[in-house]
Amino acid sequence: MIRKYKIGNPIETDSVIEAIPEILIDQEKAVIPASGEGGTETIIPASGDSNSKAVIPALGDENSGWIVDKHGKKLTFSMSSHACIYGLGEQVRGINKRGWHYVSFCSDDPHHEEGKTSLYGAHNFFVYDSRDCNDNICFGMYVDTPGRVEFDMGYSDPDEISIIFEDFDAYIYLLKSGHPSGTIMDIVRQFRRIIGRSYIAPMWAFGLGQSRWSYMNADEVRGVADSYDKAGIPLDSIYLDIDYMERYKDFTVNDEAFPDFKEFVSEMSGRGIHLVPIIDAGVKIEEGYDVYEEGVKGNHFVKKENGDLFTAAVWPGRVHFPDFLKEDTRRWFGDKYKVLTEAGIDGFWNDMNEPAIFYSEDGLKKVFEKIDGYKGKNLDIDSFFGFQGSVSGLCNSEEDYGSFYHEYKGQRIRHDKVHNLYGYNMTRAAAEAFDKIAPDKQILMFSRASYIGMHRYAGIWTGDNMSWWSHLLLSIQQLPGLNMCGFLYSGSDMGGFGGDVTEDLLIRWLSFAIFTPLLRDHSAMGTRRQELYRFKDTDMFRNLVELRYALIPYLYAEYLWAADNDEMLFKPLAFEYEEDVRAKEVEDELLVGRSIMIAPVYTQNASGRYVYLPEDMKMIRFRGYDDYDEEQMKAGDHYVRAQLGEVLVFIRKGHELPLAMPDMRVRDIDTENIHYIRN
Ligand code: MIG
Repeated sequence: MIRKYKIGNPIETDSVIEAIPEILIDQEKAVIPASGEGGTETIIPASGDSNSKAVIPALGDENSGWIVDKHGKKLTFSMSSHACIYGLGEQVRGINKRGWHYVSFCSDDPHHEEGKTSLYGAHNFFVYDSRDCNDNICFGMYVDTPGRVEFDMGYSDPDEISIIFEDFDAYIYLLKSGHPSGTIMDIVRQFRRIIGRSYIAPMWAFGLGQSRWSYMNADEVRGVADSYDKAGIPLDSIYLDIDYMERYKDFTVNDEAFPDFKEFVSEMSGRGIHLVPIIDAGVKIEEGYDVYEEGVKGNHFVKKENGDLFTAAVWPGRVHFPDFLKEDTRRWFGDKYKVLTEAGIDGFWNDMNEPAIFYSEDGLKKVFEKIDGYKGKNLDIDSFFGFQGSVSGLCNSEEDYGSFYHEYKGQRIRHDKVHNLYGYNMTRAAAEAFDKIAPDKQILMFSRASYIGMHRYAGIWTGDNMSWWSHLLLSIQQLPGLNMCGFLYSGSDMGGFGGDVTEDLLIRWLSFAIFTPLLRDHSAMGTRRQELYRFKDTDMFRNLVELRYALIPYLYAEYLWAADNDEMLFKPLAFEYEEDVRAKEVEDELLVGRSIMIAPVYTQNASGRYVYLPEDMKMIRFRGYDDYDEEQMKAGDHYVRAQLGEVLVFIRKGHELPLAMPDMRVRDIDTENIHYIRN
């Protein structure tokens, strides 16, 4: 059961594609005076189901309703003491989101620490579950609004959820299950049904991808492929980061570094290696550059209030931003990918599309003026930090996001009001074009910024994490929330993007990432080289990647099944074993598809870990696809040994795990001769 409520005048986001009748929440119609200040209070029933009345008076039962606080621009809800909250997609912290506040505002922030409130995506769907508490309810909620919104999940008040809006305009969807068991998944499936089927990546995109910011030229890329082949480690793709372009200009290739690009793409694809170039949101301002000139002529770039083009700076220096919210701009920009698809490219990643802004022209001018004022002064404590902050505050500033406009569905709308739709629509532009410019190909596409709805067009990666053990755990915990919101093709930069990796971290990370659809080793400029063949124990890396390739038939089939059935590929135990009160506290084990559970090791110098089994399972301890031991295990707690290079997989009762013969490329995997491990 789904109820759709309308508050104020929401901006359409195209995230929900099913027509659902609206119930209007009339903010003006006072039902019960708000405590004291003369505002109004209205209650939306907690899970939406109570009755057909549009506005429900707040008579007594405050515990089971959402209080609409017009003046505070917020919705509040009283939580039971043990209730759990799942979802919110790409975010910091654990699987259970209770006990922190999260802000949906797509942000380019490479410091994914637990004190943060926003990452690159804005995914406003969650499930609240208090079935083992007094109030005994379980519901899903989707807050559909494209601007900034805060989810205070028991942060300000440990027993309250507050959803705080910048503009009190939104569609609120409340979802409830009629099923006594499988309740959470029933809610998730209902949600996924109304937002439409998830993007399907090609099978080769389940192969290992090697990336680096940046491989600077064709020879370096060849060298990576050669080294993988020499080490006997399977590989399917190599990523091209911003330096393949001519001075960071989208849809150009630096022909000194990559002479005869088309020939090179075909040489690599002849070897079974897909090249996956990056595309950035900003278009370099440069006379004679076709994308810039067409963009200006075609009126495709965002403008300031006075009608001048908004000028900011990113990698290429000064840029304009395409107005991806406009249909004909999407068509124009999407067609540009043809330059690369015609050269044989069949995979892309869209970056910097929050959009990330180093500085705006106007912002920079102001800072120079301000700094001028500090000249010759004695910079005391206050003025020094003011001086310092004026420069660092240039990046991704709120002021900039409030200073340019989109033309969206026939209306002029200030950017910050629709901020979370930007990366979504950039990626949509590409995906919609692919049907036209590469109709026979299945294209790999994933994005950094996203909003729910984008899951129909592409996957995501989780951005600039660090080579930290805590970020290995974070990458495990992010997957269920992403899957709930439709993002099935996803993964993190394996080994960590920033900072220096260690061999053991890379091995442990790989031992987990072999289960994630996107398996990509990526690292930043200036960090320790992170290609798998550079480390001491090549055999161990080879065994792990081979195990991944052996698992691909299982993983890809479960992935397709999840997409076709609005299911999740990665489930927390609590979603499957709903009666089990221990299961809901397990934050470091996941069900992967229908047959297996994994329990990755994510601490340094560990030779094993505690594992909680919600039911009897058969444990497989893999050292390679054809080297493993098995053990029947009883439900309950166990300490399980898992040395470096050993991967723990638990097969559920009555299930089986198919393993194929791996090969150096996904296309060569022998899927005829499958070996099954059964329980
Ligand atoms: O500000 O293109 O998240 O994966 O390597 C850095 C360079 C810009 C950020 C992406 C990262 C990529 C990097 N980009």
